[in-house]
Order: sequence, then C-alpha cells, then structure tokens
Amino acid sequence: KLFNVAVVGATGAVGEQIIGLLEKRDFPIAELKLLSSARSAGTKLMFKGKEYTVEEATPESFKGVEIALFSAGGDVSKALAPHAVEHGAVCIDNTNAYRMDPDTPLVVPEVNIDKVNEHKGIIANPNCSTIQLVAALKPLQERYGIARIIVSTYQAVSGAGSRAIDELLRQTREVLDGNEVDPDILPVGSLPVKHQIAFNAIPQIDKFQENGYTLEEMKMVRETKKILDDESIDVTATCVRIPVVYGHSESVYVEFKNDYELEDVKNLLADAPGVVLVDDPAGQRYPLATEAAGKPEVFVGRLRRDLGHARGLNLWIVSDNLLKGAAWNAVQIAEYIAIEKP
Ligand code: 11C
Repeated sequence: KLFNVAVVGATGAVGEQIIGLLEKRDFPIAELKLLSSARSAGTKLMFKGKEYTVEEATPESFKGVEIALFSAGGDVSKALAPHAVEHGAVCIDNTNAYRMDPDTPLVVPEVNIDKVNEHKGIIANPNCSTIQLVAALKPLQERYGIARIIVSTYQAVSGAGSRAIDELLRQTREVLDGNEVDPDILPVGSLPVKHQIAFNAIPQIDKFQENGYTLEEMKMVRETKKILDDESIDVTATCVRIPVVYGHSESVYVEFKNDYELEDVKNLLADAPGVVLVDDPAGQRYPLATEAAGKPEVFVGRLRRDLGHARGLNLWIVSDNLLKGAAWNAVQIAEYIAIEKP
C-alpha cells in the first residue's frame, strides 16, 4: 500500500532531513505534500528528482493525508495536528506539544515501539537529547534496573534550528577576523538577552522554569521516565550548548538497582539495536560528534565503573540530533505504521 504523506515544517532543519530520509528509504508514498508557515510557502524543494512547491499549512491541507510528520514548532502542532487527525491522518509530532499528554505515546522504536498501537491520532517523537539517552540505557534497564541518572549534555547548535547554525558560523568568522560579535539567536531567540556561542559554552537551552531548571533539562527528566516507563527513576540534567554544528554528546552517570559486570554491560550495548559501542581507551577510540554526524545510530563509549558507588556506571553517549534525535526516529515510527505494524 502507498500512503499520502505530509511533511509540516518542510523547509526547517529537521524537515529537510525527514524529506531526505523518505527519499533514501523509498518510503511508500502515493502523494507527498510539503507544508510550512506562510513565510516559507513558495519554496521549491526536490524529491526523487521532481520539484515540489512548499504550501502554507492550513487545517484544509490535511484532506486525504494519511501520515503527517510535524516539525514546525509546538504552536503549529497544537493548532494543526488536531485537524490532521480529524481528516484521518496519523500524526508523528516532533515537538514538545503532546509529549507528556497521557493519551499520546512517546516513542523511541528501539525502546517501546509497541506503544504506537495505543495512539489516538498523535504519536510524539521525544526530544533529541532524551532519545539517545534512553536508546542506550534501555538494554541496561532491562537487565539491571535503573535507580538514578545524572546527565550533562554538550548540545549542537543545529538543535536550535538552521538560523542557529548560521549564527555559529558567522560568529566564528567574526571572532577570527577580530570583529565584534553580535549574538542574535542563542540561547533562546524569543528572549531579550543573547550570548556568544562561538568559542563558548552556554549552560542554558530553552527557557528557565520556576524550579531553576531549563525546559530542555525538564524535558529530559520527564520524557526519560515516561519512555522507560518508570516514574521512580531519579533523573537530573544539566543541558549545555556548545559550538558544534551536528551531534549531541552526553556525559551520563547511571546507578543500577542490581550489581553489574562491566564486560556484560559492554556485551549488552554491543548487541543493542541502533546502538554502536565505541570503547577502546588504549586506541583512543570513543564516540565523537564529528563521527556520529550523518549517521542514524547512537554511539556509546568511555564505559567505567564509578569510583564511589559499585552499582554506578559512567558513560559517554553521542548521536546526530537531527537524525536519531529527530528525523530518523520519526521516519522509523512512520515505517512501522506503514510497513511493519501488525
Ligand atoms: C535543542 N533539544 O537541542 C533541542 C531541540 O523539543 O524537540 C529540540 C526541541 C524539541 O535545542
């Protein structure tokens, strides 16, 4: 069977990757609609050698659409996903709009693909930094149980969209040329205070919440518990933007409920779906953003037992935030719906 597919946010950093993956994976498409805000409507995009004109997304755009992939921001998803559902589409939403809604499955295929079958029209794609964390920890949770996770992130600017990529490149040139830097986008485009990202590390991703954590940090806390299906796991996160274009890196401390052997952990990760173990200190081999960029897997390394806690493990997790962290996870869900679902 072929499906009528809509991509909402087609001109954005994630939308571009989704379109590329639909083409590369030869997704069974009958008709493809590329949708965006009014501002980007009219943009021409190529798909399988054919030119498409991006149209403004409206409630009526979804007539006849069977699968809609949203990545145009939470407000757009809130405004339009219900219309897409009314028209009979299954929505795979890449924003924060529905992730914590109890009726919406929050899905990482390697972890909980079965949840897709419980959807009521919308399936949420988790935040990029959460996806790579849970994909790596799931096989360890199954074997040992997880009591606690402490994660610090080193996140690429592409997570904040293509304008943030331009900003990093522009600022880098400005600094190297000895010119003044005039930050415009980061840490949060809609807030008045901006910080230089070139040659810097900004410990703020998204807006601060009342509890002193940022929204990005609270997404990691809440989404991790929901996806791993265990509210009792203690999760704490510090999210930092660094001057990298593609690939989020994470320093993770995980405390298991049961004793573990390091060799067994390595074997579990080496066999885990979608995970690549890169852990060879003698050869100076460990996951790097530069090597993860453009690849669909989650890379794990620097495995070592905590010095103070026998059931504590430290590790380093890296993945391409636009691929497994966004577009690839969404297309995997779409493939399950279109091709594999019983
Ligand atoms: C970042 N994690 O790196 C964010 C981007 O909720 O899907 C993804 C935001 C989201 O800035």
